[in-house]
Amino acid sequence: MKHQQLLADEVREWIDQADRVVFLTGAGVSAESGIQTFRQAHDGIWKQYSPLDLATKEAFLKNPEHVLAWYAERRAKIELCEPNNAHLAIADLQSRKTVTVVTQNVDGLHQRAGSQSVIELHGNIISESCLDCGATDHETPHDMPPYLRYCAFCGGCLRPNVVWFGESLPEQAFSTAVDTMRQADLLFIVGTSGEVYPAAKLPEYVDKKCCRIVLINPDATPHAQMADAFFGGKASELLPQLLGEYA
Ligand code: BV8
Ligand code: ZN
Repeated sequence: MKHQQLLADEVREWIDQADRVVFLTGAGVSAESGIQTFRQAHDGIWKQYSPLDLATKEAFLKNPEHVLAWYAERRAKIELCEPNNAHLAIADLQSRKTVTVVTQNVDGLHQRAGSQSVIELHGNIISESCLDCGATDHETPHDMPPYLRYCAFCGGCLRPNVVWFGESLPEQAFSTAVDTMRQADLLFIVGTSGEVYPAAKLPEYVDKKCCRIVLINPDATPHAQMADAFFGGKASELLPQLLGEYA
């Protein structure tokens, strides 16, 4: 494995030569903002629940207030969090390069850091949508505990505007993400376990003849096999080092 410094110099070369830089990010990029990743056991009352059991339409239909309370608690925490240096380094790069962020995160921190072109594969926790007609223009209340509310247009139940396990990803978001990967000439995969599909499949769409892949994660993930460079460590330390000269 090449020495990290040598590799870092090489990656800076790749950034210099690149036109269209893409970041595929996961929960790890928000970890240092204080938002728990999915692979960490959730804290407090949620410790005994797995997101896989809560982030589903079935769980919502079975006990809507329970699921709404989980989202309300996550939303309240997210609102107290700030983007970290990983989000900021990505946002800074767009002053010099065409940058697209394809994120699995629902916390909105890339946008709050100033990233302009963000594709939210799994929706966002800040807003709500109607379970029946999909309408999204409803103000999310801050009442605690949250209670089930209904769509002003069709009377359907309002739910968090995220993609649950077992639900298809927003067609537009996914097809734009595929096109973005196809046109990329440098892809950073940052802070994702690479376990959730179809998001984890997106790096396979890059044209390996002209796009290099850089993996940034504390430990190797399934994406390590396709990466041209792997940096083991924290996104908020590594990204400013690699992208920093563009700050
Ligand atoms: C779909 C929104 C099919 C909600 C999320 C049975 C039925 C149906 C589908 C399936 C099924 N079995 C499997 C599937 C597919 C399923 C799936 O992939 N399951 C996995 C668990 C195997 N996928 C789906 O269900 C998707 N839909 O397939 O539909 C379909 C087809 C046709 C018709 C109908 C349906 C929908 C998936 C989206 C689910 N929603 N989020 C919410 O947030 O509440 S997913 C959610 O979990 C996140 O959005 C995120 O994508 C995912 C967690 O992944 P990561 O982001 O990678 O986070 P993770 O914690 O795993 O890893 C963090 C990484 O960061 C780690 O590697 C860690 O080391 C690293 N890290 C930690 N600290 C740092 C760091 N890195 C850098 N710096 C640090 N400081
Ligand atoms: Zn409706």
